[in-house]
Amino acid sequence: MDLTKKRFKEEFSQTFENMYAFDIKNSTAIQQYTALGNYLRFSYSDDWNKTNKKYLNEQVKQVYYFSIEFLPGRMLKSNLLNLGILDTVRDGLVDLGLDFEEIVKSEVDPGLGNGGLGRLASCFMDSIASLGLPGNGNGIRYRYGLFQQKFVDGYQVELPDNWLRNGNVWEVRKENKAVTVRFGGQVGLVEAANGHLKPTYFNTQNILAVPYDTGMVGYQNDVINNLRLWSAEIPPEEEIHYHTIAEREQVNQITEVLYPDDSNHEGQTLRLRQEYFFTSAGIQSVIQYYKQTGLSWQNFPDKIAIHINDTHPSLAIPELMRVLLDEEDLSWEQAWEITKKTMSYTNHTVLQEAMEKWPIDMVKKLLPRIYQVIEEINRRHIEKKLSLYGSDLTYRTAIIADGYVKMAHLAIVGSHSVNGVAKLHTEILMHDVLNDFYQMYPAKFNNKTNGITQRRWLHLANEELTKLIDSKIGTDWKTNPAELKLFKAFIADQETLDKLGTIKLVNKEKFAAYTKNEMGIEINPEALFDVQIKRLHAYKRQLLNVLHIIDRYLKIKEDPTLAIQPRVFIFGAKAAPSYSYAKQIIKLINALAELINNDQEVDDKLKIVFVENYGVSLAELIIPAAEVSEQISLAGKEASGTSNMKLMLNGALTIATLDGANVEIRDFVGEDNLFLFGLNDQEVQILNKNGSYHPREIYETNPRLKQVLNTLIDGTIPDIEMEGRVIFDSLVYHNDEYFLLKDFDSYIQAQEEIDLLYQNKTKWNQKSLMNIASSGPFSADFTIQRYAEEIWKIDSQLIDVHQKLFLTE
Ligand code: OX2
Repeated sequence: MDLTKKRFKEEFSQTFENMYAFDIKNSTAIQQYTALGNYLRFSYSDDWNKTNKKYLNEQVKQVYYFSIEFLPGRMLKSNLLNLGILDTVRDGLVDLGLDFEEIVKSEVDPGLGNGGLGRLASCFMDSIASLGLPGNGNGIRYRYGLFQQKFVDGYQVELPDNWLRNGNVWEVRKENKAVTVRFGGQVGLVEAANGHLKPTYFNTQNILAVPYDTGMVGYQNDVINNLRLWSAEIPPEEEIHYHTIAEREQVNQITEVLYPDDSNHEGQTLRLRQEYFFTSAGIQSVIQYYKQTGLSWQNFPDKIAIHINDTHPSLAIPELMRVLLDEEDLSWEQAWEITKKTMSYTNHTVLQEAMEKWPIDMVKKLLPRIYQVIEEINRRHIEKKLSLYGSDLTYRTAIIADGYVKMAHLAIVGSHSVNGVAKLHTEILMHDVLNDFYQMYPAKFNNKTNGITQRRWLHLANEELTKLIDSKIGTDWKTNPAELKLFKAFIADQETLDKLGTIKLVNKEKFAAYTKNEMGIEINPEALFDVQIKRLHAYKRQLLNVLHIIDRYLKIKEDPTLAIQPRVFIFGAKAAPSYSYAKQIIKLINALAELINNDQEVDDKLKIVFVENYGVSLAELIIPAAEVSEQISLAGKEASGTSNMKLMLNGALTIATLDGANVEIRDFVGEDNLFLFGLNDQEVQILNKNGSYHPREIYETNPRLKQVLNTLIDGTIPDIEMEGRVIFDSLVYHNDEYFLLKDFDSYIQAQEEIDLLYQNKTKWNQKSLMNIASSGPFSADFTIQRYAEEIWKIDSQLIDVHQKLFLTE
């Protein structure tokens, strides 16, 4: 976007005065932010309109990414960067006497997702627009985002996240595009004009789905795609039927809150209502769009791809069938062909407790017509496969079984593509978790390793590092992240290595200022910063990290003169409110922090910082300051992970199990540049199969580990009588499901190697540089390019050939 500083200052001041009718000098940061956001939205609205029109007029194929979560982070800075006016605006604001960083901070960070799944969806939105690909997001406009986390006496307390309190400058309400979503009632057959019997719905509860659109700004390419989030309202013409507050509330509730569970299936009618609500609204709006093209239904899959992000939007399959059958009068065979060709599905987890299934009665009652369609899909599936695969295998793949509708089964049968999110994860899907389906549909299965947008996670989060890289290898890496590898040429350049060290130190100082001001904890920026940031879950093994910290603490207490590498252990994690074990681990970490941080003898050899309310904005502060990246899930459990990629991109060294995308990180960066430990997936499987794991024996025979574990129950750590006991028992007596005791020794050994390496700053910085330079392949731009070419079959609309073809690995 062309914008001079002079013009910006004039136009922005004018916008401000038009909005508030007073001088900008007397305004608050929030007012300045609001005016700036509006000013920007106005400035790109023309491109937004043009992008939409181009897609429609040229009838290009588009993808619709259906996701129950999007976690975009603050949008002001990223929009400025992508519009190409970050520096102009920043300088202009300084001229106007305003504080740019204060303005940036006054934007709320929308918590419309739990963790990796939602953040991935938003990285993808950025990459789709930045590659000039025709693509749109479809989701829910939650009135309240993920809870705000507070610690009270070390316990997690959840507060509501009223993120819309000051409005939302980026969204545009489009009531004219609203659609009706129907729940409940009965289905009957009524004779249509052509004499056919047509399913008709009676006594339904009709909800108005109103879209709020947000522009997804592409990186300096004039492309503005659309993220459409739906809000549930009472249809104005039906107001008369809503007599009580409770009845009205029931409608609002649909889009009131985000379910706060990560990798955990929530069996609530409300959740099912949410899922149908946004998928039905999304399908209807796609259909409305398609009808404008005037093309025949047969062409639908040539123009539309619909992506199902995890199973939450799987009802898109029967919903598209319903529309094609009941409203557009297609035959079952035609409708099914179109649906399968249109839909693709990503699986994000192998955890059994996360596999969505709904009681038949619930689905029947809430979505009677959809249930009929699912029944018929299932009937035909079984009928077709029985003779080919025999009854055992076939019935194991049934969509309706054991009293439930199985959402993953529906998603697989109804899609043409099923992908996992890292090589190992996809292998596990094919050969283990989804093997029955793999036998039936080998060609559907494929891998798409996750990626992250380097624009948010490097350009914006770490501007100093970006400048250093620019000065060394030029700026082409910004449109072709594979070029980051050119940075390897500086592996022996002392000046570059020293600069890397300095930049890291400055970022650590920034984080230290945060912990001091916000948490009252003073940390030494010269200490090693060790970071584990992700949802709190037993399989992610924050507890293993804790055991290592206790081990260090004991060492220091045994010999206070010990010359040990000072470390700050940084945690950021929310626990699902109903997940009591995870909450007990939070309490344990906070209690341990209280003990260690206040122990004079320990001094700054050891500190724990557990940030409250971890989210995208805090990640942007922590990741550039990180030196060690903890990726220590039990092998075979973490589908991919994405903080591993963000931390590596910012020069942290990874300590990892061979799990998820860590395997590919190892492949790219080389075994010498990260620290591997622990069981691999095969070994875990064997131990699980032959039942030969006895943690109690390890406890009894490993004196060091015994001492560490005993601190959980012997009063060493104050105020955790209950939690310490539960956690101790889970490890020692209740078979240690995630093999912490088994992996303890090799973890400690890897940590010792880290300490040793850190003594040699040059060597450390060399490995850090290798990590940065090897992270190009984990750009979401590559991931999205593969989705676009191999699954969605959509093309970049950028005319500039250089830009269009920039991505080469
Ligand atoms: C997460 C996975 O746990 C994580 O490994 C992955 O990186 C991320 O999705 C993006 O693919 N809910 N969250 C996830 O899966 C589910 C289900």
